[in-house]
Amino acid sequence: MIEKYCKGCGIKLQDGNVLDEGYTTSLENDICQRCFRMKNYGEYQTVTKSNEEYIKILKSIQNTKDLVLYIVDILNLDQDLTEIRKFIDNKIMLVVNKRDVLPKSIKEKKIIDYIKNRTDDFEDIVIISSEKNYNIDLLLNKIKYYQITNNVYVVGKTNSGKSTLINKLLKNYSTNTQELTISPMPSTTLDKITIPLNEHLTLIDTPGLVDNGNILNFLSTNDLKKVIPKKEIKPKVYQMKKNQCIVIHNLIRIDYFGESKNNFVVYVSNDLKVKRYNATKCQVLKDLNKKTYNINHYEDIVINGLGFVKITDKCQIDVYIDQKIDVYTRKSLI
Ligand SMILES: Nc1nc2c(ncn2[C@@H]2O[C@H](COP(=O)(O)OP(=O)(O)OP(=O)(O)O)[C@@H](O)[C@H]2O)c(=O)[nH]1
Ligand SMILES: [Mg+2]
Repeated sequence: MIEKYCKGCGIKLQDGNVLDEGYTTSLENDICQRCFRMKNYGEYQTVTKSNEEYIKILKSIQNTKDLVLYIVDILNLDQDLTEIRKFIDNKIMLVVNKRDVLPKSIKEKKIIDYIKNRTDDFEDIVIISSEKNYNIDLLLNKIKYYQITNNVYVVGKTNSGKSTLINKLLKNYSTNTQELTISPMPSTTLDKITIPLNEHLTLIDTPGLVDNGNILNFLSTNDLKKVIPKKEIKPKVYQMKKNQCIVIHNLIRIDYFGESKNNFVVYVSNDLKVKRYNATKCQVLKDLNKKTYNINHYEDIVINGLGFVKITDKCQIDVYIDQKIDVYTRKSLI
């Protein structure tokens, strides 16, 4: 019998066991039941994946000359910019996705320079929005320019928008009507999927690298919907005084102890409530893990998967958050 793979997520189709991955009622179908439910009913069924598969795929790319598109979420830039070089030395183009969630006023050159100051690992850097079809023409032209073989791999962390980008490229430039499954949950794509765009270009979608410290792994479906920005983020500005704190939704609390006034600008989804309290009286979220950070002039405190807070002046802050979520500081991105 011929083996058949799901056209939505790449998993091998089977009609034997409804509880196993890749189940479909009939092998005549092109997609598995999980993809069918996500596409038609928005019913999400999470799959917990290990990173072994991802690393195996990256290692297989290493043996080729194929161009790699490394997709990163603009809200989640820093930590992994050079990580990919541990696995492959192919030509890599960095594709910064979800431009639409940051304010239009932000200069893209600033973001590109910020990345270039950290690494010279990439052939090129492109800022796009797959969802809003922004800079997709530019990206395709660059792919054509840098590609060596027909195959171009699309890799990156889970949820960065790899499948959304491929769907957009298919829709814009191909007669191929295949549509990959996309979802706000991590680990939507389960295996490698080869998708011919035209006779000169074949895109290969991959399952994302699971990012264990991302806040999205720890949220209810309801909170997930609020945390993922759907529109351009409207930054919220707070002039902080000594002993004040801000609380973002029920997720994170930041206490400020500096002697003089300081500006905190919060870049998170507009659907999240941000409140300011007197830190000495307020008990909210104090049961979470506390960590103290020394902030320098113009630095961001980044909460993996949530967004960031830009802080103007040097100071010390206490952050209360679930211990499993990565929090780090960086030079201000914008
Ligand atoms: N705002 C915004 N959201 C996007 C954009 N591109 C993708 N998304 C959203 O990001 C989420 C993840 O998209 P996917 O395409 O499934 O991401 P993926 O990288 O293929 O994820 P895995 O298959 O799990 O590795 C979905 O909710 C998309 O709607 C974009 O340009 N802007
Ligand atoms: Mg995907």
